[in-house]
Amino acid sequence: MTITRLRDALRVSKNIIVIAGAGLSAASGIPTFRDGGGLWRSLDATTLATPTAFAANPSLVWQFYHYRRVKQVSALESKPNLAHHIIAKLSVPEFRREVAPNAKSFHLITQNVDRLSVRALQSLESQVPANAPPSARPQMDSVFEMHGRIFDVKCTSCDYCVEDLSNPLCPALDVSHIKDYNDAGTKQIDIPLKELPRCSACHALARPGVVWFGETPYQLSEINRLVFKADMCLVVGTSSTVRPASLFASRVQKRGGKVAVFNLAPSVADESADFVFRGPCETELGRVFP
Ligand code: BV8
Ligand code: ZN
Repeated sequence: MTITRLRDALRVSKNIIVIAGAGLSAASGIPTFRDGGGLWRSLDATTLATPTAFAANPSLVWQFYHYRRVKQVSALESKPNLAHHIIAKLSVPEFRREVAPNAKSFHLITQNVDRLSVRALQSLESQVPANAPPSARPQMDSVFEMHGRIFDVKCTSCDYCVEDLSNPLCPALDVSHIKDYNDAGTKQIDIPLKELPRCSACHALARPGVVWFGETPYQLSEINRLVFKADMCLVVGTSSTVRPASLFASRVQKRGGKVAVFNLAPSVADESADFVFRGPCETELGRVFP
């Protein structure tokens, strides 16, 4: 039975990592990239999430991120889903002792930019009484948001970067009032450069605080160290098509570690996985970690 075999493997694991993707947040109403929700205004997300696209047409790229920020604000209201909470609990040493008594470390490496995993940790932290011992607290530094955060606004010129939940970020991005403008994007609008989001420090053009294709993911050397040390890797809700995240599980396996995949559809990671759980991660994770 796969569940029993995975639980047995967890009992002897020392350093656990989770590699998460858009499927982890699907149950929170956030569209994934490639299975159906990945298209926007008949454009493919991956062509818009690049420095080249932003340099060529910052107005279009900012409208793309405005559209996704609006979608995510509603999802933020629906808060993290069960899968986020189960993973967040693994960052609590006391809980980990029950499922993985030999584990010395746990880290979540997420490709998602929606902050829902951090919010799950924060809600866990808020439930712990002030006088509780450290072992009862979630380790807040256990989450690596390797592709950045969609609500961060970063300067294209100085090192200013801040989380800004305003909606819209600037008056020109409040496009909902424009006649026949819709998500399908039939109406193309060109926002002048000076009306796009600007840096509050130096007033240069600002950009979304995410990692685009062709850019180096955040905290990559730290993440590579964790991947190198891991002997258990849970791969949750990702098509495993985006590098370098898609390479982490095979590295764990090559060094004798175990890999468990929790995914709705078959994914590249399945072939080399020791355990495959096909279905929504919010239910499959609940079966392994009741
Ligand atoms: C890098 C932030 C160098 C932005 C993202 C040619 C030219 C240039 C680059 C490349 C190239 N060829 C390859 C590359 C490298 C490139 C890459 O991998 N491209 C791919 C497309 C081939 N990678 C990069 O450019 C990376 N940087 O390589 O720099 C470097 C490398 C190492 C060291 C130094 C330098 C940077 C990549 C970061 C891109 N930014 N996001 C934004 O959000 O707008 S990536 C984007 O894709 C999201 O972060 C997303 O999370 C991520 C991965 O996608 P998934 O999460 O897997 O989402 P997807 O929709 O694909 O799959 C969801 C899965 O969930 C599905 O399988 C579905 O079945 C499942 N699912 C759905 N519901 C559920 C579920 N599963 C369980 N339960 C459910 N309920
Ligand atoms: Zn600036």
